[in-house]
Amino acid sequence: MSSRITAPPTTTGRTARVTGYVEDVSPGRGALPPRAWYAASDAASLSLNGRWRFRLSDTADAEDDSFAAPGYDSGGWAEVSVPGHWVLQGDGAFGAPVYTNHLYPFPVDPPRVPDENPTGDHLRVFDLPADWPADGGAVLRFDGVESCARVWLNGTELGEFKGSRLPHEFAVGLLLRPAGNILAVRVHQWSAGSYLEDQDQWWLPGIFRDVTLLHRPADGVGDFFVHASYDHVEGHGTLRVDADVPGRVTVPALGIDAATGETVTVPVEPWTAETPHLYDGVLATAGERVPLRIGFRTVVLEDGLIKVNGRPVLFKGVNRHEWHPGHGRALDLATMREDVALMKRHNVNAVRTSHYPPHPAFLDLCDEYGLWVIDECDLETHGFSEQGWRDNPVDDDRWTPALLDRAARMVERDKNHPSVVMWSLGNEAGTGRGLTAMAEWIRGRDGSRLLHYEGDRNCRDTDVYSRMYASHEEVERIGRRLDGGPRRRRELPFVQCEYGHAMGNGPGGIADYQRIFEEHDRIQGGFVWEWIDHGISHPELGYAYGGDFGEELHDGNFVCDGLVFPDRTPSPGLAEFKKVIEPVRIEGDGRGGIVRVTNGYDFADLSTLAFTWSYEVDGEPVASGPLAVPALAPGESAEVKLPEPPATGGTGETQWTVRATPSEDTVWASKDHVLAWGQLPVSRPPRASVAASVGPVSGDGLITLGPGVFDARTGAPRTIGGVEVTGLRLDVWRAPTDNDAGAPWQDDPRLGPLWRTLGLHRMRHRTDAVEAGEDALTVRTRVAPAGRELGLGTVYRWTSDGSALRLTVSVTPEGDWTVPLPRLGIRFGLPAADVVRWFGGGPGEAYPDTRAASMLGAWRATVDELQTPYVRPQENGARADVRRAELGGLRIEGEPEFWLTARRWTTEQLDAADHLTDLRPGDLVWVNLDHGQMGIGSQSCGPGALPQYHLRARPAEFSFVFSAAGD
Ligand code: IPT
Repeated sequence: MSSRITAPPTTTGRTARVTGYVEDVSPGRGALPPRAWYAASDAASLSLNGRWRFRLSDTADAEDDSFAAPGYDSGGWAEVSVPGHWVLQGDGAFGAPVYTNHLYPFPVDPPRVPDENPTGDHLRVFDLPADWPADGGAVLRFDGVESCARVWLNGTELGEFKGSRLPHEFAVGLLLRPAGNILAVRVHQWSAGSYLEDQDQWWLPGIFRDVTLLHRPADGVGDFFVHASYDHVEGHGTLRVDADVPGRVTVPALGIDAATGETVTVPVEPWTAETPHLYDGVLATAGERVPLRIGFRTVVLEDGLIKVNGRPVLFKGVNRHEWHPGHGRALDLATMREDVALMKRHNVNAVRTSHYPPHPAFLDLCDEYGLWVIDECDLETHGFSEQGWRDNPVDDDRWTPALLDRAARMVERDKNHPSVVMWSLGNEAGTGRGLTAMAEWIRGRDGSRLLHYEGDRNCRDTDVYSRMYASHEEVERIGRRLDGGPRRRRELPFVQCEYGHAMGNGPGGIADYQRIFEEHDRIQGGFVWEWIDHGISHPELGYAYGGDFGEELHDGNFVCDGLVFPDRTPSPGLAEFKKVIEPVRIEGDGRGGIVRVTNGYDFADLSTLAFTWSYEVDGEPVASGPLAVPALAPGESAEVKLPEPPATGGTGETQWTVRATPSEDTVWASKDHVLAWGQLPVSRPPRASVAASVGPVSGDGLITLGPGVFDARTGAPRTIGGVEVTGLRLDVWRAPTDNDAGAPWQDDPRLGPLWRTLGLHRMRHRTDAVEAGEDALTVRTRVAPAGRELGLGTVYRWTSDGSALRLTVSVTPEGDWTVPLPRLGIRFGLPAADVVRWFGGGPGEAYPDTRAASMLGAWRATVDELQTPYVRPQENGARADVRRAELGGLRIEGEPEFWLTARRWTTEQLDAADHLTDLRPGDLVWVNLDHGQMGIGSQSCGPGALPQYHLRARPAEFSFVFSAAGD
């Protein structure tokens, strides 16, 4: 074994209250140099995960270190699970989580931290397994502890460390006993390290990743670096494994048996995220065999582009924080696998590990399933932006050793993953010499990957120009190379490391971004912010967010901004993203009987996909079959002939739907999983109109018109076809989405607040006339908010042919409407509605700029299923392009198609709710039939809806035909 592993531990006085290390800018003391991480070798190991004894103190110095000594009686202590965060255990007995976006939840006085510094003493007693080898040494590995830990084994202090999401190992061989080993770990929530860990997430102290005892055999494998490149011209891979301890490298499938340090070149299948070929190998020294999974690939910056294996890549990425609603950042393997499989199923091809290196097993999965990874260092000092970045640790030499330690721990741990194609210095840390030092060290250590850091606007230290939340217009300009900036930057490729803020309903406008990304070579894609909502399971609130634990500073539900809900159920945002980034484009005009198929992969041909066609009448498939599509190369297109359309003879609307699925089951999807689809309209015959052949009949305070009975005074319908209809009237209000609300710091007008100022949530309805004419009932009204001159002149015109009832709504804006409307349509209550059937867009929610995934079909859902459970309730659940719907005994047809929403509470109740548990079903189902909806945009952090998705107040006319439902 290498000498550094036997470094002698230090011993310390038994009663000292040593706390100076907590506020020390140094990375720590006593830990071994970082090295490559691997899950398992043939050396013995012992997981120390499980139940640990636990004692919580309010301050760092409340207790001495006598608990670490053998013989200490921890009988009165509580217990916690490791890995875990103590604030998420003990039902509130161990403090609570704190959420802030960028503000430090303590006074900014680096490197000092407050007296109130929750400190968790952890104790674990363990025996060595009977077969634990007697020879060699051992190391104790901590894969993640937030934020600062001091460690003792059997009463001897091993050292202390910071760097929460990075591994730390200690040599312990000489200290181990066969039985009754006492491992003591003191963990402080706040430390100097907290200043470097100001990521936008919950502050969650604890030993939150694995603790493992690893036997280190004599002549065991030390650190090693697998260099596996790919020459795309020759089709050759070159392998060289550099190792601290010499040994042999074998890769049976390639016939490789070479010494460490030796270079071997052989024909190979390259690794890409689309074709993740891994070769199993072994690194064997005299004392140990470590399994290797080798992927050959070469990442370069060439012609101003990021190229892998000679080809530019387009990142269709997400930012992934580690999250579990019950366990915080303590993730098990199944959860990590679920993330990777979900990403693959949704066409995601890249992950930025925002904003710290993930659990190392996640990267194994990225290698195996195929995802491009930007591995980001555990570094963010965003809170210093509040003081103009004064005292920023990344520009203060005293902190540089800590920064370099973090860079080294990331690179050394993760350097053997083919999936990692870029290192990222961190996030939102301003600029400074410390970052440059990190960049220089990383370049010196690993020249085979590119460097990313968004905060470096001049790209002094980086290989790619990266931005977050740039508008479509700016990205377009960057794509055209019209963005200026220093020459070095102008010659670099561009990525949006964060865009499409997925907070609540949205993000809107991602299809528009994708179009720009695909149009300009320089733009190599982006990473949606972010993968998962960080909601915490809560008995009363469903999911808790910032402020729910009484934090004195917090940022509310800004922590719930993911493409999947806290329990990993995909949100409509993920369905939309999946469609927008689908790997195959399927387009065409159904009348021509030709479908155009384009391979959008960067590396894979289409031989792994199967295609099917289906022919539909009014959304119902009437025939289907396989479609033969050539194994197109990346970027290639083909025009494929569809079969003769079946003779349907009917009058319905007809279309083709073509789908692409995996041709075989894969590790992440079964072969019925749709990866891409397209619809080709064939014919849409005009609908039979409703003749105004009967007229209104008045009597008894009522007016009857065909199947409708109206209140003669207000002109509002009371029943239609015997179904009670409550409060039917014009509606413009929606419960503002997080994107409507906008980020408080944004200069652009924020619609949510503007709408409320105007009073669009409290519109008054004045009836000017109820006119029972010869062939129509006409109701003239004015809809307007108190205190304002603006309003909407609104006329409802009802006609009937005796069996159906047609309503035409005419809206004329009056006054100075400078803001777009939230929505425009009618709403009403129905007494009983459970199942909803509709022919229109589905199956999920859609809005004007989030409608790519909306597929025209005949759909069915219960009212409850129509709701999208955004953690903070807000407008949701609209279905687009609805031609007709049936619910609560009514059949409704739209002229033209409409947006359909139905829920068991009113918009006002939805608007007032803070958590899903605030929403209680009432007696009525409230239905909105909208002629228009305002776009969604991404202004919760980013640009608002593009102008083409604005719902402008202008004269509008739209109709609905009501009749009794068929069955
Ligand atoms: C950006 C951060 O990098 C990310 O951590 C997260 O906070 C995100 O925004 C918003 O959810 S910083 C942005 C405020 C410019």
